[in-house]
Amino acid sequence: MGAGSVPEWVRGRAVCGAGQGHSVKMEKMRLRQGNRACVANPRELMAIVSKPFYITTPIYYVNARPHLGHAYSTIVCDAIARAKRSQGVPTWFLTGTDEHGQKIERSAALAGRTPAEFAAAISGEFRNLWQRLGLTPDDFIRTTEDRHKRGVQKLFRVLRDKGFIYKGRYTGQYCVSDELYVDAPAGSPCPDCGRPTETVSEENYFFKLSAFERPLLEYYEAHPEFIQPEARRNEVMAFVRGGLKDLSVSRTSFSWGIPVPDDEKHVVYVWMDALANYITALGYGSDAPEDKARFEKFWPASVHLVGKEIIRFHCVYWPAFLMAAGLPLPGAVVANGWLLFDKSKMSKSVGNIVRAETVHEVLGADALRYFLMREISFGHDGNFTFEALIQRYNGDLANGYGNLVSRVVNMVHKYFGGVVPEAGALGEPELALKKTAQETVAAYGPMFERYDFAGALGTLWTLVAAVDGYLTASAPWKKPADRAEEDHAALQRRVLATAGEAIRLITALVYPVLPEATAKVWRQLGQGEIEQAATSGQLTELAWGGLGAGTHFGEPAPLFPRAEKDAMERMQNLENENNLTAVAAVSTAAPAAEAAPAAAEVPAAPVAATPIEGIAQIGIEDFTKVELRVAQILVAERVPKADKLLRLEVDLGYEQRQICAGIAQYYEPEKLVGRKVVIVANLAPRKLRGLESNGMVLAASVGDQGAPVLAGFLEDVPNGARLK
Ligand code: ME8
Repeated sequence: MGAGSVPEWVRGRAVCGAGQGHSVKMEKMRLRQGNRACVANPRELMAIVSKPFYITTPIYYVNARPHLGHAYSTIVCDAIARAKRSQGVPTWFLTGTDEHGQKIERSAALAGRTPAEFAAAISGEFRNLWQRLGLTPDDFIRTTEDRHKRGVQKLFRVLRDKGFIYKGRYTGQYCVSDELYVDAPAGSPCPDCGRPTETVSEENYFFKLSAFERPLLEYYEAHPEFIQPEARRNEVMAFVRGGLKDLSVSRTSFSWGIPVPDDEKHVVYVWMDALANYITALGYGSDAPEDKARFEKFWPASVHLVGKEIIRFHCVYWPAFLMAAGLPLPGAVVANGWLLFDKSKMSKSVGNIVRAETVHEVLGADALRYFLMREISFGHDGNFTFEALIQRYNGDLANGYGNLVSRVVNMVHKYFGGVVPEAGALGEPELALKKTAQETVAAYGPMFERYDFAGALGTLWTLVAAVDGYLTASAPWKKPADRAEEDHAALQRRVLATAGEAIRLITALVYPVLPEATAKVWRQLGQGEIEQAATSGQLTELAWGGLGAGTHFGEPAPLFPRAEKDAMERMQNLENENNLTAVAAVSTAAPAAEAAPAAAEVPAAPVAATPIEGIAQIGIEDFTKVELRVAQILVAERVPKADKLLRLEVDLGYEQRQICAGIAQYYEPEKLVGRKVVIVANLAPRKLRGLESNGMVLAASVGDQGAPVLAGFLEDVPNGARLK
């Protein structure tokens, strides 16, 4: 097939969607032809006829440690994978780390480590965190692994052999932070992140992306589900309609990457390298029978779940590579919105991150999972605040589900020796609750399937509230004087059997979101191990009445102890402590104490004993909101047509960023390079003369003219060290 023509498979195999590699019809036929004897139960049949489900997270850059944003995408995938597995669908869930490229090479150099060592350390942190949070990926791929290298080189070869790759020269702008070629004049900032771009002029291999403009548009038209949500689909379509230029897919100015086969002076462009992980992890590029079988079974992926900022790579470059290679396309690329903290995207470069470990340590993994899936309307940006987290935790988990379970389990123990009583004839309130429960079961699944997790959980918590209300209204713990003993005993039996059944259904439904808590509840309900129930189909058999009379309940155990006032403070303190050690470990590998000079060691301004008129006194909590850090100036240059401004690129140890400073009349740019200054690191970005400034350099204002004198240190202080 020549470049420029519509790839054959697009015309011939227009079917896509979740796991279309296996057609249900074909499997049923196969069954009829011989496998029938092996099928023991409907669940096994389900496992055989279901389309396999393959879900992936982005593979995360190892230039900095994981934060809540990464945890968000990974947790959502984990919940989806758990739900699919419990439906008996053969499921594969992949995550991993993206370890090559200039950005990682530079971060490693700044940390004084080899890229391989640096990548291994941070990749290990991602892997450990997922383990600690109880996530269940089936595989974790590192792009520095041989299996990946082999697969990427095969993909490159295939594309080159098919005539989609040619040699040329790229002269233009490149954003190292986004690893993105930027089609704009020299000096332009990156259109995605606003950071300065660098001019690159290199011999490169090019991929004939331009040949895929029409096939891609046709594909999007024919498969409206391919890009979700709709807003992202429109964005991608507008981008492609704007015209596609060929894409440089190799680099020659650095070496931290996968060598281009037969031309090792080049390394494969990091995005081609990274995107290929979705196939190399399954076994693409390997001849081993088990790899081939896994690839056959699970490719194409059902869902690539990604953050909205990398939708273009996944919806334009990736399908074009696949079309060119003659491989089927994934069912859907689904974008999550951004988790915001202090109103901007939580990101290592802005420095406004919260770590998942912190929430895990204070409230547990389930609290984090629940908050992220309930509070954020999936696909949209959502705010993270400790206040909202604690409110949700106390309101929905501690006082809601947790309290409900504890009330019912305790009463079954108290009144019935822990054995579920016979409900007897149901009255109106029970029938109403049963109806609500059945409606909830019917509504929950489809909402979850269409990524409306907040809606699904909201509906489920309406049921939690209904059961709570039912208990309170029927008050089985209180016998009115005029009620006969017998009638009261019948009411207790009816109410506790009904409430217990409703809790069973709620627990089965919420298992993918609260795996730890539901495991405890399942045992308390006398149902055994929930993980086993999930694999045996018990969690999807949700007809009313599954909690049989005579079931022995387990011992009550606390689920979500109420978070007290100090919980927020504990989380904030953990974050503050971590900021210091993280900087030390990532940037210099120096002991934390060195990176974190105590207040007394930092040259301090004389303390005013009385407040200066016009300047309000503040408490320490206000001061700690300001993140002051040591930064080293790497680049300093004048900004054309702005005599007061200098454009600085500074190194914070864990990242580099651009800051514009109004000091041009007092400092020669060349004399500033290498100097260590103090910056306000958490100032919201702002534009100065069209340039984004991410922070503020501190200087004393001296004399009548307010001449700036830069703050600095007498001792050597590591880049990124925090002042407090
Ligand atoms: O982009 N809110 O890696 P990355 C929501 N290596 N999600 C967030 C987030 C936030 N504030 N911050 C990060 C890369 N994420 C590439 C991907 S894939 C072949 C290569 C999540 O370390 C979200 O999923 O910058 C986002 O797309 C991803 O982390 C970016 O991680």
